[in-house]
Amino acid sequence: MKKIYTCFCTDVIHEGHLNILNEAKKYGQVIVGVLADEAMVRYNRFPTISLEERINIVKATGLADHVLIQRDIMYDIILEELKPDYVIHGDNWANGPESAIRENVLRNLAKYGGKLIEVPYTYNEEVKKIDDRMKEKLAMPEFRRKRLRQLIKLCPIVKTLEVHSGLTGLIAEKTIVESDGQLDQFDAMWISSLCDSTAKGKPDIELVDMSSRIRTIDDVMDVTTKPIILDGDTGGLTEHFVYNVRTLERMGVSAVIIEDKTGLKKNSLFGTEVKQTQESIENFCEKITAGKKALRTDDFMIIARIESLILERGMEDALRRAAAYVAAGADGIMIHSRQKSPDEILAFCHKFRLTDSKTPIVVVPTSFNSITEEELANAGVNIVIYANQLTRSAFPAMQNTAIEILKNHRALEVDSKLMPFNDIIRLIDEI
Ligand code: SPV
Ligand code: MG
Repeated sequence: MKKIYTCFCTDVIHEGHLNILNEAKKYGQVIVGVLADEAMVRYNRFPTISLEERINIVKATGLADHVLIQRDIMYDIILEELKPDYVIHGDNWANGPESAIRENVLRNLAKYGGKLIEVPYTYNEEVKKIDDRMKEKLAMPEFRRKRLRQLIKLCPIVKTLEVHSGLTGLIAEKTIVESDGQLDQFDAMWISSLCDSTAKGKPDIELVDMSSRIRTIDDVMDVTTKPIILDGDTGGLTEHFVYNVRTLERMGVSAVIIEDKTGLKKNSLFGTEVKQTQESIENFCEKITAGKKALRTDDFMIIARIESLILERGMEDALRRAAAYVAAGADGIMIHSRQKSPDEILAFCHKFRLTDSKTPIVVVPTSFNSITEEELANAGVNIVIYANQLTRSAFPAMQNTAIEILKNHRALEVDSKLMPFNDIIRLIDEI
């Protein structure tokens, strides 16, 4: 009896999957691998049901002879173990990042003479409706909100990209790349105070108020499903903070990060070049505790950001504050630095982890940008935020375009550097 293998990474079995299984049956014994959560989140949608439930829905078709777990996106290990005569897959993986998986399968099959069978991918109205329903479910507040906590458990490090509009949200949502034979995508989104203010041509001094920040969050939420971390600046008055955390929680935001500064907040990257005052440990702890008390779910995270290294108050102060903020109820710690070298961040992580192995650590490597995600994860960091790179790349590109048009008195010269008109009008999904 010949063996035929296919891998499913789906929460719903639809006509297309049944078609593949029925086709597979014609070749022999059907083995279905269900892709593990850790692998799914690297390039696919976040699973809305558990691995066990995904296994059960495949079993329930009655069309699989064996169901097992595939741990990696790539097929090297699974094909080495099973050596099936055939692998069967829909033909929708020929282009885009998924073509890397197809090439990997072909390479592994060639090692022992296995064959790939591709069946036409089913994408009719019914399948599209199921697809839309899944996306809708992922975007719902109760599902989106808890996803950050789930990702912290699943990922070696949660990769977070700054967004400040629907369009930048779409970039964070949809960008998937293949590099070094692996697929990757961003896990979460950061609504930066710096970039949200900059997009409005305003300084980063808590001038853009909460109503406006919420408007930005809503624009992003409208077109995305990934979890959102809000840069909450100082959190404002405690009396206001308690209302704001409830609003954010209800909207489906996953976390707010508040920094231990008081008075007129300036951006941390100014460091000691401008006057900035750190809040007392006692007052900041009160704010954290009040915020935690106001929450209605266990999903939402209040993350305390420590500015001691930015304000050159020293490592001991940073560590003392970290312990106090965690004791006051903080669900995570963000430690910030404006040094080129990651050394002080690494030293903090090392010392903090000696006494606290669990509390998530967040870092924003804008200045210390030579450190890799792997190095951060090894140091015990749980969330990395690329806090301003989208804004900093878009601004010079737009400015150059404006200059070129003015210089040439027409747009022809600049056109080759621009996204084709046909592409931009197709960028947004139609309902
Ligand atoms: C932001 O993105 O607004 C931040 C991070 O708060 S930083 O600009 O580095 O202070
Ligand atoms: Mg900020």
